[in-house]
Parts: sequence; structure tokens; C-alpha cells
Amino acid sequence: MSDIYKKRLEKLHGKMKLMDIDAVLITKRENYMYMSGFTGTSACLFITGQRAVLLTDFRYVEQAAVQAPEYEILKYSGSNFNALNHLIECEKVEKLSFEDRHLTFAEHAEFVSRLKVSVFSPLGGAVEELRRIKDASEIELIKKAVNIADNVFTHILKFIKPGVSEIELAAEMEHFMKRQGATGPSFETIVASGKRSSMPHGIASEKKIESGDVITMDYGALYKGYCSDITRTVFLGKPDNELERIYRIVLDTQLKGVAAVKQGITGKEVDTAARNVIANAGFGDNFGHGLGHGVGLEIHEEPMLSMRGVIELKDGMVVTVEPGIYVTGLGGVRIEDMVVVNGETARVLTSAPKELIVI
Ligand SMILES: [Mn+2]
Repeated sequence: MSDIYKKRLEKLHGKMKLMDIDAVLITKRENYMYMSGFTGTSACLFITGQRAVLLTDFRYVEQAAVQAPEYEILKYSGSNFNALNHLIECEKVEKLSFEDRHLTFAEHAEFVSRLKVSVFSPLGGAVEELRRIKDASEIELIKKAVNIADNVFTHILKFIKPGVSEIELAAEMEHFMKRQGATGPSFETIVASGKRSSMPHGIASEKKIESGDVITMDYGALYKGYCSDITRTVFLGKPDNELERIYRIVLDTQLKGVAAVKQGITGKEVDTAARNVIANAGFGDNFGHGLGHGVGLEIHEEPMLSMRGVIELKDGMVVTVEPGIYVTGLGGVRIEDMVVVNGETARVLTSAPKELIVI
């Protein structure tokens, strides 16, 4: 395991050299998890070419020593500024790089007033860039998170009945995730039924499922820090003719979107390939969100598959493909899988069925 973190440190050192940075302070949780293996909720990493230090408080010292053997563990009490200034002095750091995209305005002001360095330089998304391409160990964890989500789908079909509320369904889904080893849902579970399904992000409400409803479920599991994200749309009772037609268009779009994913193509190009299918079917205005997004330690991360997706896809990137059509007053359909970029094709991780299901 520790080899993984050695490699990640080496890669960060490479970036630090290119950016001419003496030391980096990592404060964003997903980034310190990625760089060290430590999963607690309070820590920061101080990294130079020679030293890798994890600073944390009394609550986490024992856990940090076990999870982050590549790091020197430094316990602080109160605030971490004294400990950081001590390191800055020892290592003669003049230029400290910080996570400008993550820090609040107030935290930045405190850094500048309390840390004894002459230059603060923004790190930008250097660690996020490393995180874009998943290594084999990450793919395994993501696959497990996806498997849990697949099993939730099979499980929840038995509970979809007239009179059960969306929240009750969401509770059953989240309970079942945990019973399979997930630490929880990777985001707030979406269950949107009937006309509510025209809201792409309709969080589960007290609305009861009725016969004839279309039901969209968008959810995911969090497994050892990694997220899954899946959407399935099913029908209770005979589907409305127009929604059934929409379902077939969305499924066709989703399959074509997955087929467009390959190494070297930009997120925008994949998005366009899928968007054209929906536009040609006459529903261009009813697909108002991006086709997909990267998934990993965060539920939404780069690369984006959208009009703004300038990043080129590379082997090992994990993205969602999730077209949808939403018609106010009627309902909506979305189908979402997670895939790994794998040369000329995409390896689909999700295995829950996508053909039209009528319960
Ligand atoms: Mn998604």
C-alpha cells in the first residue's frame, strides 16, 4: 500500500519543481486523503522535497500513524500555526504554496497574518490533476462502490409499490448500502416520482408513489472514501406513451454517449455526440445539464463531460454518462452509468439493467 503514496509524493514533487515551490500545504480533505491515506476530518500536510509531515490533533494521532506510514506525524494543540511555523523555520521555507481553490477568504487572511513566510503562491488544482487518472487500487475501490449501487437497484425494485413514499425508498436504499459495507450514500439520494421527475435533482420527498408513476432514482455509495453514482428510471404500472418514447431516446443517447468515450477525445466532444442524438429527436431544450463528470474521492470532479469540458480524456479516468430529458408537467427520464476510459473504448462499471422496467 505504502508504495502508492510514495508514487503520489514523487508525482507531487515533480509538479513542485516545475512550479518552483519549496513547500506545499495541503488542507483539502480529499487531497490529504489521496496524498497520505489518512481519512480523518482534521489534518493538513506539509510537504517539501525532503519531508512529508502530517499535522493533526489529539483525536487523530493514533489513526494517522496507522493510515499514513509514509508521513511524520506531528501533533498540535490549539491551532496548528505554531507547529507550521516551526516546520517553516526548520526547512527554511520562503515560498509556501497553498490550496487557493479550497481556502476561504478568512482562512487565507489568517494564513497570511500568522505564517512566517515571505511568499504565498497558489497551488491551483495540482493535486486534483494527479487525482484525475485513477490507479488500479482506486479502480478496485470505485468498482466496489459501483457494485453496491448495482445491488441497491435490484433490492429496491421489491419495495416500489403504491403508497410508499420517496423518502421511505431512499431510507431503504441507504440502509441497504451500509449493510453491504458502504460508509453511507455518496450524496443526498434522489428519488423523484411522477411529475416530480421533471426536476433533475428532486431530492426524495414525502410524496407517495402512485400507480402509473415514472420513478427516477439517482444515488451512490461511499466505499472507503470513493464514490459511486448511478441513475435508473423505472415505471410503476403501464408507462405513459410519451414517457416511454422519451425513455427509448434517453437510452439510445446514453449508449451512444458511452460509445463516444475514448482516449484523446475532449469532454466537450463526448457531450456533443450525445447532445446531438437528443436534439435530433426534438428534445434539445429538455436536456439542460452536462452529459457527465469525473468521479472519485469527490462525487463531482474533473474531467467534466459538458460544453465546457476542455480536458482530454485519458486511460484510467472515471466518468459518468448521464443524459436526461425533462418535461415539466409530464416527468423526466435519466439513465447514468460510470465508465473507465480504456484506450479506444469505455469499460462500463455499472451493471444494473437499463432496459425499460415496468413494475
Ligand atoms: Mn452523476
